[in-house]
Amino acid sequence: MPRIPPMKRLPVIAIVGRPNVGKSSLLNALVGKRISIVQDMPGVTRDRVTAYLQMDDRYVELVDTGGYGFVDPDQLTEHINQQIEIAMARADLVLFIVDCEDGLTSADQEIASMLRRKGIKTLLLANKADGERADVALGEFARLGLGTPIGVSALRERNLDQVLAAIEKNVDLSAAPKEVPPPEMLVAIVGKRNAGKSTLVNAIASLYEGDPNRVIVSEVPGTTRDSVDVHFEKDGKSLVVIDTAGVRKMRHMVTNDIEFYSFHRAERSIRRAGVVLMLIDATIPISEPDKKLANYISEQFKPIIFVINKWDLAKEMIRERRKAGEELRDEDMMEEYRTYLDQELRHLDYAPMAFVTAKEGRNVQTVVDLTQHLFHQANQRLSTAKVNQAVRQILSEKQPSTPSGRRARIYYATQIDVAPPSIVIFVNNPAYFDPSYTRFIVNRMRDLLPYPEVPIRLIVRQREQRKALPGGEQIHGEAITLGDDASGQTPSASRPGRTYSARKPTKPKTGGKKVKAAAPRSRFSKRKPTKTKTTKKRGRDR
Ligand SMILES: Nc1nc2c(ncn2[C@@H]2O[C@H](COP(=O)(O)OP(=O)(O)OP(=O)(O)O)[C@@H](O)[C@H]2O)c(=O)[nH]1
Ligand SMILES: [Mg+2]
Repeated sequence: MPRIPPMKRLPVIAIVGRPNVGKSSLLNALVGKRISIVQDMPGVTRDRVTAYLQMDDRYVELVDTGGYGFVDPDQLTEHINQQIEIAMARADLVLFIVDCEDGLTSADQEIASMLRRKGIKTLLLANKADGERADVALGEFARLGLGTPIGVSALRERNLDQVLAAIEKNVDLSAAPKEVPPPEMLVAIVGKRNAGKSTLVNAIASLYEGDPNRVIVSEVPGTTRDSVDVHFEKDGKSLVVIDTAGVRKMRHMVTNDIEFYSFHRAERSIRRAGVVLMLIDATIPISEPDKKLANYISEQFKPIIFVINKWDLAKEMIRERRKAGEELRDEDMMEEYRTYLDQELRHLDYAPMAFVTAKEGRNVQTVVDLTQHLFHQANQRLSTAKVNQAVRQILSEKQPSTPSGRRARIYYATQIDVAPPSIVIFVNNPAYFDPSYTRFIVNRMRDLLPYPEVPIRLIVRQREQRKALPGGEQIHGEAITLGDDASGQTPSASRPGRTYSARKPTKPKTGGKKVKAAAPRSRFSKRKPTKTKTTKKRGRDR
């Protein structure tokens, strides 16, 4: 893949103001997308939410912030204020938003004096300037000593041109980038509330962006509400991690508007992502929300890494439960946890696990490396010859049970897409390929093709003989035929009807041909690589 040169620094413009004056609406109106959650109640935005804004031929970064001075019922006021201060300190220009409906308030005066004191370049915008009070209010705001306010309406998109012109006048855009390449990889970080998602995001932002307080971390469950995109650069590549709102049982969610909305944003983040890091708090048991989330990720065919967090605390807990004097090695504890998680989330046993202490940044670098590794794995494209070779191999091991006298045939297999790697097999009758057999094919493909740790999408398609394939390709050579005897079965390694399982490793017949080994397993692979590719699966019918 071509190397993208490091991104030029974008001029940063922070949007600051009291709660509920319309900061998020203004960001959305300027950018024209729904980046920030907008709700008619104060205190919804807590973190810094960023978006790129195109100004003629240059790009700037807009930063939405929480409401300054908001008394947060979850005791997060200080955290929110700290985020606002960081946003202001990093900004080239602050858009200070006041509200014409409320008129001038003492909180506005406080913010204004802080901005003046810190000598931060500020543009005063009076939002909701579409009501009767607007003219009076505009006069009041002039008293803040930050120049004449621009009356705007985020909702009706009034005077936004003036805002853009004022930004251009106040920010030197000559060095700003003319394009912002789309990020190479998006990584969603999801999990239950309080699992440490934001802590992990901070550890990553600290490693790559020198911003250890990028998002708010607190022991209050439900701290993160918006999905927050955090951009960072690694080896000259632009990457994004998405912090998301923690999930909990659905029945709690419907009662709370913000949480419900946040949850849908978390789901959307999964759909956007190239790789999903599912954070698990190792100190508490796996429960329904974990399973639901894992299922959703798997339905979306997203590569997943189970990031087992708070490993520092978990180890202590395990040790406390043991008898004094009993020696416990780190690896043993990890193995124990692996077995536990395997049991809880059976269908995802191919997904790697990583053990981290996000709070101390332990193993975080390795998680980022592993994420890139999975991303590349899911994006590989294979030659048709290679896919067909694997399919032949799989068929030689086991055939589907078909109604007596019928023959199941696979004519041809080909890869039609990456991320997820999608393989179509053209067959005489898809009904002969029941779910247990297609599962078997997928699992064996994971062994035989270089996709050991990512989901594979298998599409079984009927093909009439002599019909051209999509893309104008014609089938050449012999069709792969299954079932040579009357019952549709040939002798094979696994008995008909039994799902391929490695608990009792079977020795599939390879017909004397050597099976090409799949890509090397990462060091966090749950399954230990063993000598033969066919015995490495851990016991489990998949
Ligand atoms: N001991 C320990 N504590 C951790 C670790 N990671 C996170 N924590 C703590 O766990 C709490 C929750 O962390 P957050 O990062 O806010 O969790 P979150 O998943 O973002 O939570 P929500 O946004 O509420 O869903 C905080 O008090 C963190 O300091 C860890 O590796 N070890
Ligand atoms: Mg969080």
